[in-house]
Amino acid sequence: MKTKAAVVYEAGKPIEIEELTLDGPREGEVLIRYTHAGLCHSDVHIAHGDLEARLPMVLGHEGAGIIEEVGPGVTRVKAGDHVVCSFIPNCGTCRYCASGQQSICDMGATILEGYLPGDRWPISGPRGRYGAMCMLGTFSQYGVIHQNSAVKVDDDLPLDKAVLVGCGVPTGWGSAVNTANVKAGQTVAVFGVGGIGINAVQGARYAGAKYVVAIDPLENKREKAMELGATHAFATAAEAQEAITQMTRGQGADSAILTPGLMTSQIVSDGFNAVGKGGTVVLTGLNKLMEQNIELPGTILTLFRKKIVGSLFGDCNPTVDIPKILGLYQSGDLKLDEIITRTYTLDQVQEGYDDLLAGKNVRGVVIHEHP
Ligand code: CXF
Ligand code: ZN
Ligand code: ZN
Repeated sequence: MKTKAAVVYEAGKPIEIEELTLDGPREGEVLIRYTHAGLCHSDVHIAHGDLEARLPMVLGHEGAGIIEEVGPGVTRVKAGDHVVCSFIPNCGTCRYCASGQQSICDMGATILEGYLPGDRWPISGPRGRYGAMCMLGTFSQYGVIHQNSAVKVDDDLPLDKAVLVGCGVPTGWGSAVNTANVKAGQTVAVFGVGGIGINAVQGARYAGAKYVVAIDPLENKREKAMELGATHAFATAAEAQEAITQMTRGQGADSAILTPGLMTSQIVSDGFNAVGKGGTVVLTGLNKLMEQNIELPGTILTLFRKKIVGSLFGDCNPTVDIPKILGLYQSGDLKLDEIITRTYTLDQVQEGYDDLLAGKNVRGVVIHEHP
């Protein structure tokens, strides 16, 4: 079948809309009609070459939709099911899945090449075979994905909001709740309040932090942070540092969650300085794979017993946490409607990313159209 999709052919070049050919689902695979896709910063990283991926690639790794057809051996979902896609698949049996660490499932090894298990490339077009970002490629009307990337959700959940629970929400929320392990009464600093950071703010507040300090140079982001749970918001790390020192009587924050558009050694240092003894610095934002962006005084790390830790998918387990987070949305404990700034058509993906880079959006969402 044919599908219209947003493709990156060459790093640094604009995203192109292309009609591509999609194979039917084989063993363990499903055909999904994507209804919505979120505009996450990681797709821009690939389009810009900040995150090295195999090209051409159909972008988009935050997606929701309806299962149209299942291949042989599929047991997790059936035709007609509403699903949210997880940007990391989970096989259920590798040593990581089996020990409750689905976010580092071995099946995720090809998310930046974009093919499915068994050297399977369901998408083809004028330039040969196309990978799909995170084995999803949600900026496409249809996709053939592995069943292990799909999490069934209740039919009454609005997919235009639930879509954000495929990446941005668990990544941010889990960075606070799981990775930083925020506890009641703590002080948490969140550096960068875009589509990920805003959910770290929500997670930190929900976990019971006394002070949630949001740092972002853009006023619209700071306002949104204050609306959704931050107790303080500052434009610069220096201002935040001064306030944190005061509010903790010199002890420093318990954790700093780093969710900037691009991770730099300056931001890592700012986070490191914001936390006190025993504090945790969570690195969630990305940069080039081999960028040396941690330059810190190791002796201070040791003497103050600070921790620096990476977080992928917020250390969430998609099969458990996607439904759990959606339950928090249904109960009003986590806001999704409020973090969607604008919607776009598939043809407007580049415009959506221009808006994101101009700082206009907390989250943009593509609404797919089908014949
Ligand atoms: C990223 C993580 C690295 C691979 C692409 C997706 N996560 C969220 O945006
Ligand atoms: Zn993402
Ligand atoms: Zn696994």
